[in-house]
Amino acid sequence: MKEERIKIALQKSGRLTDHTLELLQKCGLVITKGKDKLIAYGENMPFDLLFVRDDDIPSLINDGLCHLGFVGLNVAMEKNIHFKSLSDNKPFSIEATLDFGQCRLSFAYPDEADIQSISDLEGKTVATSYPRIVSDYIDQQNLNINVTEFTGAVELAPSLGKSDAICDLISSGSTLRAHNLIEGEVVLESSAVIISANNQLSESKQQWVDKLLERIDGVLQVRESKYIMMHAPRDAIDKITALLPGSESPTIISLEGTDKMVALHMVCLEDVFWETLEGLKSEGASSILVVPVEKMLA
Ligand code: PRT
Ligand code: ZN
Repeated sequence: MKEERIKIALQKSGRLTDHTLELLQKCGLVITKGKDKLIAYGENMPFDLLFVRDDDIPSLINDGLCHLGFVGLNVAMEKNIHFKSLSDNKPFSIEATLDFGQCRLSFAYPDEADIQSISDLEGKTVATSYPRIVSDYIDQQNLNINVTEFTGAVELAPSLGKSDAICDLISSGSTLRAHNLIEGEVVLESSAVIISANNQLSESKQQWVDKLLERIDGVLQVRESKYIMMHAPRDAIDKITALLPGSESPTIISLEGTDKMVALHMVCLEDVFWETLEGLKSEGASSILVVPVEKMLA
Protein backbone atom coordinates (compact mmCIF):
# COMPACT_ATOMS: atom_id res chain seq x y z
CA MET A 1 0.00 0.00 0.00
CA LYS A 2 1.26 3.52 -0.85
CA GLU A 3 2.51 5.34 2.21
CA GLU A 4 0.40 8.33 3.13
CA ARG A 5 2.38 11.55 2.81
CA ILE A 6 1.54 14.96 4.28
CA LYS A 7 2.50 18.06 2.27
CA ILE A 8 3.88 21.15 3.92
CA ALA A 9 4.23 24.43 1.97
CA LEU A 10 7.03 26.84 2.85
CA GLN A 11 8.71 29.84 1.30
CA LYS A 12 11.18 28.86 -1.43
CA SER A 13 13.60 31.69 -0.91
CA GLY A 14 13.05 34.63 1.40
CA ARG A 15 13.00 35.86 4.95
CA LEU A 16 11.10 32.84 6.33
CA THR A 17 12.93 30.02 4.53
CA ASP A 18 15.95 29.40 6.78
CA HIS A 19 13.97 29.84 10.02
CA THR A 20 11.30 27.39 8.84
CA LEU A 21 13.83 24.75 7.79
CA GLU A 22 15.75 25.17 11.04
CA LEU A 23 12.54 24.73 13.07
CA LEU A 24 11.58 21.56 11.17
CA GLN A 25 15.07 20.19 11.56
CA LYS A 26 14.94 20.84 15.33
CA CYS A 27 11.72 18.79 15.36
CA GLY A 28 13.78 15.87 14.08
CA LEU A 29 12.71 15.99 10.43
CA VAL A 30 15.48 14.83 8.08
CA ILE A 31 14.90 15.78 4.42
CA THR A 32 16.34 14.96 1.01
CA LYS A 33 15.88 17.57 -1.69
CA GLY A 34 14.46 16.51 -5.05
CA LYS A 35 16.39 17.24 -8.25
CA ASP A 36 14.33 20.33 -9.10
CA LYS A 37 14.73 21.68 -5.54
CA LEU A 38 11.00 22.49 -5.47
CA ILE A 39 10.21 19.54 -3.27
CA ALA A 40 12.01 17.80 -0.41
CA TYR A 41 11.10 14.42 1.02
CA GLY A 42 11.03 13.60 4.71
CA GLU A 43 13.25 10.56 5.27
CA ASN A 44 12.15 9.67 8.77
CA MET A 45 8.62 11.10 8.87
CA PRO A 46 5.85 11.13 6.21
CA PHE A 47 6.16 14.87 5.46
CA ASP A 48 7.09 16.31 2.06
CA LEU A 49 8.07 19.96 1.74
CA LEU A 50 6.92 22.10 -1.18
CA PHE A 51 9.04 25.21 -1.79
CA VAL A 52 6.86 27.99 -3.23
CA ARG A 53 6.38 31.77 -3.20
CA ASP A 54 4.90 32.86 0.12
CA ASP A 55 1.87 34.43 -1.60
CA ASP A 56 0.88 31.02 -3.01
CA ILE A 57 0.86 29.22 0.36
CA PRO A 58 -2.68 30.14 1.55
CA SER A 59 -4.19 29.00 -1.79
CA LEU A 60 -2.33 25.68 -1.64
CA ILE A 61 -3.89 25.15 1.80
CA ASN A 62 -7.34 26.41 0.81
CA ASP A 63 -7.36 24.14 -2.26
CA GLY A 64 -6.33 21.14 -0.13
CA LEU A 65 -3.05 20.59 -2.06
CA CYS A 66 -0.94 21.03 1.08
CA HIS A 67 -2.01 20.36 4.63
CA LEU A 68 0.28 22.74 6.55
CA GLY A 69 1.85 26.05 5.51
CA PHE A 70 4.47 28.32 7.07
CA VAL A 71 3.66 31.90 6.13
CA GLY A 72 3.54 35.45 7.47
CA LEU A 73 0.31 36.37 9.26
CA ASN A 74 0.15 39.40 6.93
CA VAL A 75 -0.06 37.14 3.84
CA ALA A 76 -2.44 34.69 5.55
CA MET A 77 -4.85 37.48 6.54
CA GLU A 78 -4.77 39.22 3.17
CA LYS A 79 -5.65 35.97 1.39
CA ASN A 80 -8.20 35.02 4.00
CA ILE A 81 -10.21 38.18 3.34
CA HIS A 82 -10.10 37.30 -0.36
CA PHE A 83 -11.18 33.66 0.23
CA LYS A 84 -14.08 34.79 2.40
CA SER A 85 -15.50 36.63 -0.61
CA LEU A 86 -15.46 33.41 -2.68
CA SER A 87 -18.18 30.80 -2.57
CA ASP A 88 -15.87 27.75 -2.36
CA ASN A 89 -14.14 29.10 0.72
CA LYS A 90 -12.84 26.52 3.21
CA PRO A 91 -11.13 28.82 5.72
CA PHE A 92 -7.81 27.62 7.10
CA SER A 93 -6.89 27.61 10.78
CA ILE A 94 -3.88 29.14 12.46
CA GLU A 95 -2.18 26.31 14.36
CA ALA A 96 0.79 28.16 15.87
CA THR A 97 2.39 31.57 16.08
CA LEU A 98 6.15 31.33 15.53
CA ASP A 99 9.02 33.35 16.93
CA PHE A 100 10.42 34.66 13.65
CA GLY A 101 9.34 36.89 10.76
CA GLN A 102 8.21 39.62 13.15
CA CYS A 103 7.14 42.86 11.51
CA ARG A 104 4.23 45.28 11.52
CA LEU A 105 1.97 46.58 8.77
CA SER A 106 1.85 50.33 9.32
CA PHE A 107 0.78 53.51 7.62
CA ALA A 108 3.64 55.87 6.81
CA TYR A 109 3.53 59.49 5.70
CA PRO A 110 6.07 61.63 3.78
CA ASP A 111 7.78 63.80 6.40
CA GLU A 112 7.19 66.98 4.39
CA ALA A 113 3.46 66.36 3.83
CA ASP A 114 0.93 67.81 6.20
CA ILE A 115 -0.32 64.37 7.30
CA GLN A 116 -0.15 63.49 11.00
CA SER A 117 -2.61 60.62 11.13
CA ILE A 118 -4.89 58.47 9.02
CA SER A 119 -7.76 60.97 9.39
CA ASP A 120 -5.70 63.50 7.37
CA LEU A 121 -5.84 61.01 4.45
CA GLU A 122 -9.59 61.52 3.84
CA GLY A 123 -10.12 61.66 0.05
CA LYS A 124 -6.43 60.91 -0.56
CA THR A 125 -4.63 57.75 -1.76
CA VAL A 126 -2.60 55.11 0.08
CA ALA A 127 -0.39 52.56 -1.72
CA THR A 128 0.00 49.06 -0.28
CA SER A 129 0.67 45.42 -1.15
CA TYR A 130 -2.11 44.47 1.31
CA PRO A 131 -5.17 46.21 -0.20
CA ARG A 132 -7.74 44.01 1.53
CA ILE A 133 -6.37 44.31 5.07
CA VAL A 134 -5.90 48.05 4.60
CA SER A 135 -9.39 48.58 3.10
CA ASP A 136 -10.97 46.70 6.03
CA TYR A 137 -9.02 48.86 8.49
CA ILE A 138 -10.08 52.08 6.71
CA ASP A 139 -13.74 50.92 6.72
CA GLN A 140 -13.52 50.28 10.48
CA GLN A 141 -12.35 53.88 10.93
CA ASN A 142 -15.30 55.12 8.77
CA LEU A 143 -12.91 56.97 6.49
CA ASN A 144 -12.96 57.46 2.75
CA ILE A 145 -9.43 56.78 1.47
CA ASN A 146 -8.48 55.36 -1.95
CA VAL A 147 -6.40 52.20 -1.74
CA THR A 148 -4.10 51.46 -4.65
CA GLU A 149 -2.33 48.11 -4.90
CA PHE A 150 1.41 48.37 -5.33
CA THR A 151 3.63 45.34 -5.55
CA GLY A 152 7.33 45.74 -4.99
CA ALA A 153 8.91 48.87 -3.60
CA VAL A 154 5.83 50.46 -1.99
CA GLU A 155 7.98 53.05 -0.24
CA LEU A 156 8.63 54.68 -3.65
CA ALA A 157 4.94 55.33 -4.36
CA PRO A 158 4.69 58.86 -2.79
CA SER A 159 7.86 60.16 -4.44
CA LEU A 160 6.66 58.75 -7.78
CA GLY A 161 3.43 60.70 -7.34
CA LYS A 162 1.38 57.48 -7.14
CA SER A 163 0.05 58.00 -3.61
CA ASP A 164 -0.09 60.39 -0.65
CA ALA A 165 0.92 57.73 1.88
CA ILE A 166 1.84 54.07 2.09
CA CYS A 167 0.89 51.13 4.30
CA ASP A 168 3.73 48.61 4.32
CA LEU A 169 5.63 46.07 6.39
CA ILE A 170 8.23 47.52 8.71
CA SER A 171 10.78 45.79 10.90
CA SER A 172 13.80 48.01 11.72
CA GLY A 173 12.28 51.16 10.18
CA SER A 174 15.42 51.92 8.15
CA THR A 175 13.62 51.67 4.77
CA LEU A 176 11.13 54.32 5.91
CA ARG A 177 13.91 56.61 7.13
CA ALA A 178 15.82 56.22 3.86
CA HIS A 179 12.70 57.41 2.00
CA ASN A 180 11.80 60.26 4.37
CA LEU A 181 8.64 58.55 5.57
CA ILE A 182 7.31 58.65 9.14
CA GLU A 183 5.49 55.68 10.66
CA GLY A 184 1.86 56.23 11.66
CA GLU A 185 -0.89 53.83 12.76
CA VAL A 186 -0.05 50.12 13.10
CA VAL A 187 -2.67 48.05 11.27
CA LEU A 188 -1.32 44.57 12.08
CA GLU A 189 1.45 43.07 14.24
CA SER A 190 2.70 40.08 12.28
CA SER A 191 5.01 37.10 12.56
CA ALA A 192 5.30 33.76 10.82
CA VAL A 193 2.42 31.38 11.56
CA ILE A 194 1.51 27.80 10.70
CA ILE A 195 -1.78 27.47 8.86
CA SER A 196 -3.61 24.23 8.28
CA ALA A 197 -6.29 23.04 5.89
CA ASN A 198 -9.71 22.35 7.30
CA ASN A 199 -10.11 19.02 5.52
CA GLN A 200 -10.45 15.81 7.49
CA LEU A 201 -7.25 13.73 7.58
CA SER A 202 -6.95 10.00 8.07
CA GLU A 203 -6.27 9.02 11.68
CA SER A 204 -2.61 8.20 11.04
CA LYS A 205 -1.95 11.43 9.13
CA GLN A 206 -3.62 13.45 11.87
CA GLN A 207 -1.42 11.72 14.46
CA TRP A 208 1.70 12.77 12.54
CA VAL A 209 0.45 16.36 12.22
CA ASP A 210 -0.31 16.46 15.96
CA LYS A 211 3.12 15.04 16.74
CA LEU A 212 4.86 17.66 14.58
CA LEU A 213 2.84 20.54 16.09
CA GLU A 214 3.60 19.24 19.59
CA ARG A 215 7.33 19.12 18.80
CA ILE A 216 7.19 22.65 17.32
CA ASP A 217 5.53 23.84 20.51
CA GLY A 218 8.32 22.14 22.50
CA VAL A 219 11.05 23.80 20.39
CA LEU A 220 9.44 27.24 20.76
CA GLN A 221 9.11 26.80 24.52
CA VAL A 222 12.73 25.87 25.11
CA ARG A 223 14.27 28.54 22.87
CA GLU A 224 14.44 30.97 25.78
CA SER A 225 14.08 28.48 28.63
CA LYS A 226 16.81 27.87 31.17
CA TYR A 227 17.31 25.19 33.80
CA ILE A 228 18.35 26.83 37.06
CA MET A 229 19.96 25.28 40.11
CA MET A 230 20.87 27.08 43.33
CA HIS A 231 21.11 26.86 47.09
CA ALA A 232 18.56 29.08 48.84
CA PRO A 233 17.06 29.76 52.27
CA ARG A 234 13.93 27.60 52.73
CA ASP A 235 11.90 30.64 53.79
CA ALA A 236 12.81 32.57 50.60
CA ILE A 237 11.45 29.95 48.14
CA ASP A 238 8.30 31.96 47.31
CA LYS A 239 10.23 35.18 46.68
CA ILE A 240 12.77 33.34 44.54
CA THR A 241 10.22 31.56 42.34
CA ALA A 242 8.40 34.90 41.88
CA LEU A 243 11.59 36.28 40.31
CA LEU A 244 11.69 33.51 37.69
CA PRO A 245 8.75 33.43 35.22
CA GLY A 246 7.26 29.98 34.64
CA SER A 247 9.22 28.39 37.49
CA GLU A 248 6.28 27.49 39.74
CA SER A 249 6.66 24.13 41.52
CA PRO A 250 10.46 23.96 41.82
CA THR A 251 12.10 20.70 42.84
CA ILE A 252 13.26 21.17 46.45
CA ILE A 253 16.14 18.99 47.68
CA SER A 254 17.33 18.96 51.31
CA LEU A 255 20.95 19.75 52.00
CA GLU A 256 23.01 17.64 54.35
CA GLY A 257 23.61 19.26 57.72
CA THR A 258 21.15 22.20 57.45
CA ASP A 259 17.38 22.73 57.74
CA LYS A 260 17.47 26.37 56.77
CA MET A 261 19.01 25.96 53.30
CA VAL A 262 17.72 23.82 50.39
CA ALA A 263 18.77 23.14 46.80
CA LEU A 264 16.24 24.38 44.21
CA HIS A 265 16.01 23.08 40.63
CA MET A 266 13.57 24.66 38.20
CA VAL A 267 12.84 25.49 34.55
CA CYS A 268 12.44 29.17 33.79
CA LEU A 269 10.52 29.85 30.55
CA GLU A 270 12.37 33.08 29.80
CA ASP A 271 15.97 34.07 29.44
CA VAL A 272 17.66 34.80 32.77
CA PHE A 273 19.55 38.09 32.90
CA TRP A 274 22.30 39.21 35.26
CA GLU A 275 19.81 41.52 37.03
CA THR A 276 17.65 38.48 37.89
CA LEU A 277 20.69 36.58 39.26
CA GLU A 278 21.58 39.60 41.38
CA GLY A 279 17.95 39.66 42.65
CA LEU A 280 18.23 35.95 43.57
CA LYS A 281 21.49 36.59 45.38
CA SER A 282 19.95 39.39 47.42
CA GLU A 283 17.23 36.93 48.51
CA GLY A 284 20.00 34.74 49.94
CA ALA A 285 20.56 32.35 47.00
CA SER A 286 24.08 31.09 46.32
CA SER A 287 25.87 28.65 43.97
CA ILE A 288 23.47 29.68 41.18
CA LEU A 289 23.85 27.71 37.93
CA VAL A 290 21.92 28.57 34.73
CA VAL A 291 22.06 26.07 31.86
CA PRO A 292 20.27 26.00 28.47
CA VAL A 293 17.47 23.49 27.88
CA GLU A 294 17.82 21.46 24.69
CA LYS A 295 14.44 19.72 24.44
CA MET A 296 11.24 19.78 26.47
CA LEU A 297 8.03 17.79 26.14
CA ALA A 298 5.23 19.18 28.27
O1 PRT B 1 9.41 35.56 -3.26
P1 PRT B 1 8.34 35.62 -2.21
O2 PRT B 1 7.04 36.18 -2.72
O3 PRT B 1 8.19 34.29 -1.52
O4 PRT B 1 8.93 36.59 -1.07
P2 PRT B 1 8.54 38.06 -0.64
O5 PRT B 1 9.53 38.99 -1.25
O6 PRT B 1 7.08 38.36 -0.86
O7 PRT B 1 8.70 37.97 0.94
P3 PRT B 1 9.92 38.28 1.94
O8 PRT B 1 10.89 37.13 1.90
O9 PRT B 1 10.46 39.65 1.74
O10 PRT B 1 9.11 38.29 3.31
C1 PRT B 1 8.43 37.14 3.76
C2 PRT B 1 7.69 37.50 5.03
O11 PRT B 1 8.64 37.98 6.00
C3 PRT B 1 6.69 38.64 4.93
O12 PRT B 1 5.44 38.25 4.39
C4 PRT B 1 6.56 39.06 6.38
O13 PRT B 1 5.65 38.21 7.05
C5 PRT B 1 7.96 38.82 6.94
N1 PRT B 1 8.76 40.05 7.14
C6 PRT B 1 9.39 40.38 8.31
C7 PRT B 1 9.01 41.03 6.26
C8 PRT B 1 9.79 41.98 6.91
N2 PRT B 1 10.02 41.54 8.18
C9 PRT B 1 10.23 43.15 6.20
N3 PRT B 1 10.91 44.00 6.78
N4 PRT B 1 8.65 41.19 4.95
C10 PRT B 1 9.09 42.28 4.29
N5 PRT B 1 9.84 43.26 4.86
C11 PRT B 1 10.25 44.39 3.95
C12 PRT B 1 9.20 45.49 3.87
O14 PRT B 1 8.24 45.18 2.86
C13 PRT B 1 10.05 46.72 3.50
O15 PRT B 1 10.35 46.73 2.12
O16 PRT B 1 11.43 45.03 4.44
C14 PRT B 1 11.34 46.44 4.25
C15 PRT B 1 11.28 47.13 5.59
O17 PRT B 1 12.22 46.63 6.47
P4 PRT B 1 12.95 47.59 7.51
O18 PRT B 1 13.81 46.70 8.35
O19 PRT B 1 13.75 48.59 6.72
O20 PRT B 1 11.88 48.28 8.33
ZN1 ZN C 1 5.66 37.25 -1.63
